[in-house]
Amino acid sequence: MSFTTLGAMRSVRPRRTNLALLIALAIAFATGIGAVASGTSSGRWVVLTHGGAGVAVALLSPWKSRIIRRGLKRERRGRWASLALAAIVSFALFTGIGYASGLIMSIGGVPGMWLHVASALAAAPIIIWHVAARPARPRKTDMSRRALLRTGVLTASAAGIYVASNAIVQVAGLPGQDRRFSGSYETGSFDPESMPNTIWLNDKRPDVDPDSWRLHVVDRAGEYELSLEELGADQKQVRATLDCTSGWYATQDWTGVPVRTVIRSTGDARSLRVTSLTGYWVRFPVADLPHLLLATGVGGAPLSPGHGFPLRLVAPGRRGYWWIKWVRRIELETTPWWWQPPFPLT
Ligand SMILES: Nc1nc2c(c(=O)[nH]1)N[C@H]1C(S)=C(S)[C@@H](COP(=O)(O)O)O[C@H]1N2
Ligand SMILES: [Mo]
Repeated sequence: MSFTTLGAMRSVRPRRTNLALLIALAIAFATGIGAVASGTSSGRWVVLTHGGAGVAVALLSPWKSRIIRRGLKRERRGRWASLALAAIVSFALFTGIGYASGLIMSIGGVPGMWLHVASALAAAPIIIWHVAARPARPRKTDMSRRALLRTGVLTASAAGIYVASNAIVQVAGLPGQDRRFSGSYETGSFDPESMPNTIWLNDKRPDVDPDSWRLHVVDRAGEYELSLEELGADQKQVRATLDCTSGWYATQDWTGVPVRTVIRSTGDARSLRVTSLTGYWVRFPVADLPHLLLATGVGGAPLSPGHGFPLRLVAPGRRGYWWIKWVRRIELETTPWWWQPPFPLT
């Protein structure tokens, strides 16, 4: 960046800084949600854009803090909420960088990724309020050559700094160098006992009596039940990676029955709904059927209660929250797979 561009940046009007910051935050938020949803490496660009947007937010912060300092001189209503917002966004940035580099993996025992997501979710409604309370209307001149040039400089700097900081993580051998494309760290691969027991939100591990437990199958040929013993016949092994959105992943050898072999007919079904004994459920597109495994074992041993005994779903290429534990029922439906909350609600 030349001195003239720096000079030009110094004279940026507050309204434009605010607008740029809002756009960077919106991109960070959208790609953050995208990163949580993506389970295959084709989602890598979402995670990369997320990192770049985070750097852009950081780059804009010196300009923004000048605006904040000026604003504080005026006694305006809601200034404490605005300051809280600045603190929350800074915290989200701090925990994001901490987790990505591996330098700060947890604070007070709480996983850094969890704090990152929680602070982003807390910031979102305050940002909406803040924009409504201090509106900045776009103007025609926002599309001027100069404004576009600045946007270009900001975008290129953010991308450059992001790439450079990833290189530093590699060269310095920081823990972050071993992350998966999703940003997760390997924990307990081929050692199910040291793999974390994770709950999406507030689900509870049920006590299951294996003798009376049955899998309810509803396909296009009707409804029937399978006992654990019946599921024990004709087992297959699948090596698959469970990648939790709380920031860890593990590869295991899972044993069980392919969903395909218990579904007798798909007919006109468009989705498969998989439900846990706890009520937790997810809907898969029927195109996923050939990949899904109903696992009774992992690493050569039966599932532990925490990992979903007696039966859990293995959904290769999907993030951990699709891997339903304590499966009770699988049901083919004509409902499209996307007809469900974007994320499970329990
Ligand atoms: N019934 C049920 N299944 C669930 C969850 C849950 O809360 N309830 N959490 C999911 C999430 S978020 C993850 S990452 C994996 C974790 O599996 P594990 O505890 O065996 O490691 O289970 C998934 N299956
Ligand atoms: Mo998870």
